[in-house]
Amino acid sequence: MDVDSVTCLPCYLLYRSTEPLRFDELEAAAANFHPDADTSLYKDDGVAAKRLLKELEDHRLLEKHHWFSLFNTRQREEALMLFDVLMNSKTWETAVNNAAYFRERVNEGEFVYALYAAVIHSSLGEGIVLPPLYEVTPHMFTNSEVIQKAYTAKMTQTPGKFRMEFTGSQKNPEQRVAYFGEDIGMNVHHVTWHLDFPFWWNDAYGYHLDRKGELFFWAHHQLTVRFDAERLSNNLDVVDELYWDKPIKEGFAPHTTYRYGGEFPTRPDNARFEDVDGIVRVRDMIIHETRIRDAIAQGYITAADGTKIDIRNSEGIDHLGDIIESSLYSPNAQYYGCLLYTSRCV
Ligand SMILES: [Cu+2]
Repeated sequence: MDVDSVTCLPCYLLYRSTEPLRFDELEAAAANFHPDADTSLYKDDGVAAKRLLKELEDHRLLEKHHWFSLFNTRQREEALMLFDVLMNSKTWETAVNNAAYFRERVNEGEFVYALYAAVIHSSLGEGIVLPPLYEVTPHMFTNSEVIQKAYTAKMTQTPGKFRMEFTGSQKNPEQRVAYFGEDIGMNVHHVTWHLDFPFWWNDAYGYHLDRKGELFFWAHHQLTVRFDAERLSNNLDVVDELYWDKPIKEGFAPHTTYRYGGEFPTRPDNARFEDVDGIVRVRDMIIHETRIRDAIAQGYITAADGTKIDIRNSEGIDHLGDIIESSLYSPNAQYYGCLLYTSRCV
């Protein structure tokens, strides 16, 4: 991102997010604003701001220059604490002051996530177009080889243009559809979709996300059927079903990196599903999947209070999306589990 082309305050807040703030107005806010000094600035009387400040003072927050994952329960809670502060800010000025203050003090990944989510979901952010995430966290969209070349160019002060190759070997037939899975635009669309309809969304933030479960199904169905269509066009079979008791033939090395914390993990060829200590057991995944299949076959979902929710109607897919994703909208996460977002049920 070129500083001269930056025209919105949130963009200034995102500019070189791992370095100290460099814009006067924001630097001043980070130094002089005290989030809990005037609680009338907030819709919740400053409850969220005080909570986050207390965590900060007690040194419980994730340090800077450390990887961030939304699927780490504690890290997600921290990011959402900041999101809550921004959502409860009554004015634009309060939100920006808080963002500047916490940008200098919380983990960069948590900050970026909270800011994007707040600009998207707060009425204060209406009309703002944030830079695409590949400009703010390019490591997560660009192969490490290219990032490495960029670092070298920077270090030696030699400008250059680098061509990004796809991750796999040309000999692997799967490589024929790498252009689809590794398309940066499609990947940023996917992330943005999840920011628009987060699985952690709680209606207490102010409104209901209409048909979130249905849209979860719809968006992912679009992605998977398009991928199948691309495969067929390239003389490959459609993607095979996932079997818990069979290995996944194709490995995958994403070649993307955390800004801090090394490469994304890889999956070797012929990987088998295994229990993950303290997170999930394969047998529980099988049980949860079976319960969801039973619900589909029987035509109803059993809610946490034992009532039956009919899914043989136009809302059925919405409920199914909620339990499969599973978002906080799941009517019975205890029973149907968290097939996709395992960390949310831990
Ligand atoms: Cu997705």
